[in-house]
Amino acid sequence: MIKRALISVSNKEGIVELAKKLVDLNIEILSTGGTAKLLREAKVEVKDVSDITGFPECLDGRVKTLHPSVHGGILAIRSNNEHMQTLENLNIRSIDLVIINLYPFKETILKEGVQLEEAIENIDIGGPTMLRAAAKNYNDVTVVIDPMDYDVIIEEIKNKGNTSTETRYNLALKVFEHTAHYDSLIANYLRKKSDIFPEYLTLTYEKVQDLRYGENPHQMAAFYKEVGNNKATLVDGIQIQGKELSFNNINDANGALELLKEFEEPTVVAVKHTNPCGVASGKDIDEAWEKAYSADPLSIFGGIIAANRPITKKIADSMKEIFLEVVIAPDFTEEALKVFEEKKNLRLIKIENICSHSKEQWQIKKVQGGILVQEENNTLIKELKVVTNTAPNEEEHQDLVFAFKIVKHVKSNAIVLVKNKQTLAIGPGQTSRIWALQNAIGNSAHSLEGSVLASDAFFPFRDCVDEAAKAGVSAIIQPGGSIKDNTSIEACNEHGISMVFTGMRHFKH
Ligand code: 93A
Repeated sequence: MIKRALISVSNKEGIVELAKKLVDLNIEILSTGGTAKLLREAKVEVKDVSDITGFPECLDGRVKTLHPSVHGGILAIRSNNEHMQTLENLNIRSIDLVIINLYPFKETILKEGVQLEEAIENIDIGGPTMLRAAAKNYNDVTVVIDPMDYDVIIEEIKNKGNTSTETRYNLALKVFEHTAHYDSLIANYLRKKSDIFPEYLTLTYEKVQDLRYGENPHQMAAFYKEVGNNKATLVDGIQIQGKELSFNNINDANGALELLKEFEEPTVVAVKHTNPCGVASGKDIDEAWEKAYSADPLSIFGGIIAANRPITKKIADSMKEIFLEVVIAPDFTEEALKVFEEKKNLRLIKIENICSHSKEQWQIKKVQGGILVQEENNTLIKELKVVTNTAPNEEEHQDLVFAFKIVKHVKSNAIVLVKNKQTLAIGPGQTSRIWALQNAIGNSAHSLEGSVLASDAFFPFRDCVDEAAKAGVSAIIQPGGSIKDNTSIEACNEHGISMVFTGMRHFKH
């Protein structure tokens, strides 16, 4: 039976209504300073916590509820005679329902220009202590942190005089998740930006939405957003039209956005299963789209497009003819949107600051029993060094760098062939480098004469150079660093191909 409730809330929304309902159910209410004041003003009968502790709230409210009269009342096991006898001896009364929400630490640190002192003052101590005590004793105590749960518990108390064990268990779980998250926020805030790997990695992510399913329909899935990250992410974008984004959409779109960030000039990238399938820059975005599309008109089917300039009517007219999953851009012209109206299911996402080059700090990958954490791969080239008798000309040089930017975002082993800032062939995710090259060449719809080639890692043998020469490749960019570099360099010199080393490898798995 629930006879006594303690209410102490920062976010006071809905609390008067809730307290009134509790009083109607003959539940006595204890409350802290501000909460008690509000309830009294609303003519709800409450008792001050200071009355039961015998101590006034002190130290600017830092000590309000930290007292055995409160914690004994919460933590005593009701079925344990000794516990109950102790409460009686100490003149402590049980508290059966605890309703709390904490000092707004997150909201405080997200405010512009907030000072450390203000953040520190917003670290709640008494609230989490009571929450954790009540959650530990969920067998006997109901604990509510989320105003969304107010109605549920009122209904249950109305019907049975108490909440069900299952409800109390779920509420307790919610509390421990909440307090863990709350403490992570504090730890991360105090750590600030640091290049040192933390001893205990505290992850502060909040669920944004449940997804219909995961990579496959039988897998549950949800999307979580990093707290305090205001970079140009997909979730900050505005969905203008189309079906809800799926797990695979978000994953692919992320790949498209990461790749797009490599470019300043008007550029369009098409991504399929997280690998780019067509990338091109142009004098304007119309030209970039035409080139990206014609790079591989087959793979783009069901793909995801990201552009770094507003989508025009001309592009929309062309896109309308094919099946695409998502189009992301900083904007869409009115006429373009009109055209897209005919494609109701096509998801259009507007991310205004898509061109901003904000970089992530860490990359996280889940593995069995843990996570791998590494710095983001935020650099492209260490030093460009010509290693062959001939050097690439200006146009080849530009295409080489363009191709290297792309190959960095293709699953390893990766090969990319480019001409005139347009991908002509992409070979992703092979277990052997020569297969990646052969796949790229074999699947290309273009003549590769005069194209340039980028490889994400060094050539272990000369076979890739020989194969590239057969296809008509004129210049190669690769990290270098193999003990057999010389054989590839010799092969290039034999074929009259120029080659540059970047000194930087870009595996992506
Ligand atoms: O400063 S505290 O860490 N010390 C406490 O003893 C304490 N007890 C409750 N903060 C404490 N609280 C928090 O006060 C609650 O978690 C709640 O957020 C807030 C409600 O204060 P008031 O009722 O005075 O508005």
